Amino acid sequence: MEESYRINKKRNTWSRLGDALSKTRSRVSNGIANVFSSGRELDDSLLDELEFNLLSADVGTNTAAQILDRLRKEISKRKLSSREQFIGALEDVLLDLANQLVKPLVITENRPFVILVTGVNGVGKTTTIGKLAHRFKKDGLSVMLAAGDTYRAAAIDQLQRWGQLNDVPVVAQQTGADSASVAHDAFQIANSRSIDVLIVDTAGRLHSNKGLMDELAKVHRVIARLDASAPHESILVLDATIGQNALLQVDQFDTAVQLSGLVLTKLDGTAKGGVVLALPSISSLPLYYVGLGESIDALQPFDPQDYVTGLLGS
Ligand SMILES: Nc1nc2c(ncn2[C@@H]2O[C@H](COP(=O)(O)OP(=O)(O)OP(=O)(O)O)[C@@H](O)[C@H]2O)c(=O)[nH]1
Ligand SMILES: [Mg+2]
Repeated sequence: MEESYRINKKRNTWSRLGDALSKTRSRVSNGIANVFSSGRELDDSLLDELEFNLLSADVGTNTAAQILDRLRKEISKRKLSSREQFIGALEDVLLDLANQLVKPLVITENRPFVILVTGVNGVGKTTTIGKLAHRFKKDGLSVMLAAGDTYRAAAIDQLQRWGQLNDVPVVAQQTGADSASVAHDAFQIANSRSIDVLIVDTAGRLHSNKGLMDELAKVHRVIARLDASAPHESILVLDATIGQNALLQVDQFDTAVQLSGLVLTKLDGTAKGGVVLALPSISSLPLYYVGLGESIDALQPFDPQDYVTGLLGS
């Protein structure tokens, strides 16, 4: 543990994730620096301040309490006293949580490999699909996109722009068409063209809107009827800028479309990046990717060490 902390201290450049976390870090690690100023002892009031710092980065009350509980045990068990020892122990506790979220998104042998992408309005679904298409193409896979957001003409245009940018085909119908029918057609076309990966966009919807959630469940059912193993991934996109509120969305989307993983967007520029640490407390879903900007390459597999280093500073 102390070894890994020393290695991080030597690091003089930030990972892209670490860079994106600068605002969150300013809440957590500047807070820790203040806590340790003027040679204070590792006592309860100091730990209370740390808890406050974690809460201000939107780690959430339950997770912050859990972190503090584990830290207190480490402090008494190993008689920690110095700042370095304390930060080393904190890093270990945070890494333990972050590691629970790691699982790579693997495109298995199924063809077409279908990825259904859902989430509330404006979280970054369509942008994430454009970025995923870019990644998969770089891996040598053929990709097709399905414009399942049929609510707005602009949504279809937006997906088509991502299709052009990636040079991948987009299956779309007119605005107002049945989203499940778009998914159905896209599957048949992808199948006939031996496409490797089909990514299905959907309209943003509030998790509390039963009618719209039923409609989403129908999209899922239609895909499963074409291939019982599909969708092979069902991804919920969450927006980091709303912090803890994002967690409320997971259950209802899971009920509608049996989620297999998460993507957390907009980690760049938010001070609420601590929300990542709360994810293991609400589900066992992996965090496949994090969104770190608007550009096509600003999507990375979640790296727990980069995340924790980004949070604590070097
Ligand atoms: N900074 C930042 N912006 C992002 C990220 N991901 C998406 N965005 C921006 O968020 C806005 C909404 O993105 P969309 O992809 O249209 O979101 P959506 O979920 O498809 O939205 P609806 O279809 O309207 O529900 C756009 O301006 C994106 O550029 C990210 O990781 N970081
Ligand atoms: Mg969209």
